[in-house]
Amino acid sequence: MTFSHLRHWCEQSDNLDRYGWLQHDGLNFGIQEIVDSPFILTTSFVKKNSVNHGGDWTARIDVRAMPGYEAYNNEEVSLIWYVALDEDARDANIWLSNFETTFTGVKGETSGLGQFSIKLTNHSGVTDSESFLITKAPGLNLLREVIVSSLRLVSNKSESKKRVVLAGNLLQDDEKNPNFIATQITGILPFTLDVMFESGFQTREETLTGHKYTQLLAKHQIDFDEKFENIYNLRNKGYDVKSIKFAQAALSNLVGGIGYFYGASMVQSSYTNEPVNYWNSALYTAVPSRSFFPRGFLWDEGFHGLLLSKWDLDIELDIIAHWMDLMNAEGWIPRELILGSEALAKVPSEFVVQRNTNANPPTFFITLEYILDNYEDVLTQKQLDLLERLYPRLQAWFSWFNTTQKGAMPGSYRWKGRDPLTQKELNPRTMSSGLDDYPRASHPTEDERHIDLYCWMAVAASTMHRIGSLIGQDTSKYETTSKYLKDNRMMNKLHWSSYSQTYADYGLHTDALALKRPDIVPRSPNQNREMIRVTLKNPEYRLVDSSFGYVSLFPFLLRILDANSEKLGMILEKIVKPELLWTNYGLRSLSTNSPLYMKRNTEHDPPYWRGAIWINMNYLAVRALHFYSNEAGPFQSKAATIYKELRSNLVENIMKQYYKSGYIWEQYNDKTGEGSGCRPFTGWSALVVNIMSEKY
Ligand code: 6A9
Repeated sequence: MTFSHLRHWCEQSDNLDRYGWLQHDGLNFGIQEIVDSPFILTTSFVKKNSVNHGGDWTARIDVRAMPGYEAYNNEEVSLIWYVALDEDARDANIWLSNFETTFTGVKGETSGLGQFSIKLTNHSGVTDSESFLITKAPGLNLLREVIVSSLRLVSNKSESKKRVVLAGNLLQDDEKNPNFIATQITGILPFTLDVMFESGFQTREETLTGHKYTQLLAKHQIDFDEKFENIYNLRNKGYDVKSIKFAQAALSNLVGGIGYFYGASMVQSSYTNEPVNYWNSALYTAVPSRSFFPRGFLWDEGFHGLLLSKWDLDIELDIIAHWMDLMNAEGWIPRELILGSEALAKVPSEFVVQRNTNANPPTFFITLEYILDNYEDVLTQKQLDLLERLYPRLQAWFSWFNTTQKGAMPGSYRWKGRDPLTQKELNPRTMSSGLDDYPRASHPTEDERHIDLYCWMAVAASTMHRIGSLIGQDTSKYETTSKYLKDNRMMNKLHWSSYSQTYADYGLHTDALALKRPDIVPRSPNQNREMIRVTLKNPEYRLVDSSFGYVSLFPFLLRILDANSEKLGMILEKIVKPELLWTNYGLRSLSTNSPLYMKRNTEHDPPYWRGAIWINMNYLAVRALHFYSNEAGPFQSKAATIYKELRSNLVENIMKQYYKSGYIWEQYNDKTGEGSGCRPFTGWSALVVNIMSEKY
């Protein structure tokens, strides 16, 4: 017998037909379906707030055969329900307690939660608590291993079947306090369990379970539908029920993926030789993907904020405040936040260490810009106070970018951290830009300049000016910088190629490059035959204008380009060309005639930002088209036409792929529209909701 299929974490490799939140409001309730054919598990929770320790909540778990698989009803299914304490939790205890239910319950006390009790009750069907496990687990990242290694095979005389059960109490004599208690519950399909968490030990007059729970959940669902329609107006816009369900699921997965992480980052500073552990910190953040990247990413989070701030502005401000708290004394914020052993267990070691010289796009400035665009006049005093407290940190953040990522030419900017010595990469990656393998100057030097960072800085400066003015600060410095960078003459001088008639990076560059396998040298030991890059022609300083794609679009994407500029017309003409960026599913990242279109970067790295359709950039594109179609200028009506088509291509394809595959994806194939990369990816791809509702 093998237990390799025991499900625990949300793993992409489990290949479930589909799973995800259908509705989740971020505060009071959520409802999720997990389809693991032939079974379907519906999990939900309802929370009742109280003053202390967050209040009570109940979770309901319903297990049944999928429609069409009714023959499986009457089969037995075992669930393992557990309570575990964080390995760092001090003065925290949990112990078994038998309440007057058929199941084992747990009581506990921790500094964060105070006293609490958790009870399991049967809501419907036949269920039995079959076995339990009490032990000390070495860490939250190893709970599955602890369970698997303690499973026992037993046989009952009256039955011929063998059964798998948990081992019971495994505490050694000298161990008093378990940190891991698990209960095996076996039920006959279909069945439903309620798990009740109650803060404190007092008994309730009325418990949040059974019929009471059913009623409250239904009420929250109705409120959710109403709030969703009030904000996004999808019914009013004529979308059908199926489309609205899709949009609700997209939003709910972003909201339901918000987590609270605690731990220390590993940081490589320019002042130390070895990476050091940062201070312990808390991070409240959404995540790009629950299965694959269940942790915070700095520039992703700014995009998430464009959706979250409309749904619940206070949640979003809280998220921004947590990220700003991670800033070091220099004004730097790590790009990836991997806090705690559970998060760490999901990350290959090469990604763990963060470098304090490297940036990531400061997208929180577009979130803040969006918040000002939508709420400037209705912010509460509390929200204004929060902005005021954030302001000094935003200043430090801006100035960290403005000094450390400055380019050699006045007014120019450069992503630091590209590797000039790599021999394996066809084009050294620019991880800091967020666009990883998108082609840049082939030979990184200090003299290069990056158009995307230039545009991020222009938005950052103008947002600093707006926020500062709102809270009564002297912002002349930001106003000047913003005007300086938004002056298209300056941008054109640094980045416009009159040869290709596109915006471009500048640097030491050649396109004459190839990956080659080194020849075998006879009888030489330890041959490393990995492919290496060969440069066939000397690079020269020039604009990197042979590639056309997302990077070339930034002055348009971030709305820096003047509505009257003829360059806007040239960009619009180019994006609609199918051999360049246009597809029926959205704009592809790199034009098909670019030298690195769909090329591998090393023999092990498939193309990533070299052709696929990404939703965050497409979101910026529809937003920009919407903007230019509302600005007086010669290209206004052209922008409006493209806006309509791009918007409907994106919405139709993302929804079609969702219903076809069960998921929203990290990217979409530019030839077929199919989802690729990881899934479910309901980080920035969930911005499809804003695209549907036209809330930019
Ligand atoms: C890989 C392997 C189980 C890459 O969405 C997060 C980031 C973006 O910020 C970035 O722009 N993604 C984009 O180019 C995903 C990065 C994941 C790296 C870690 C882990 C999974 O192991």
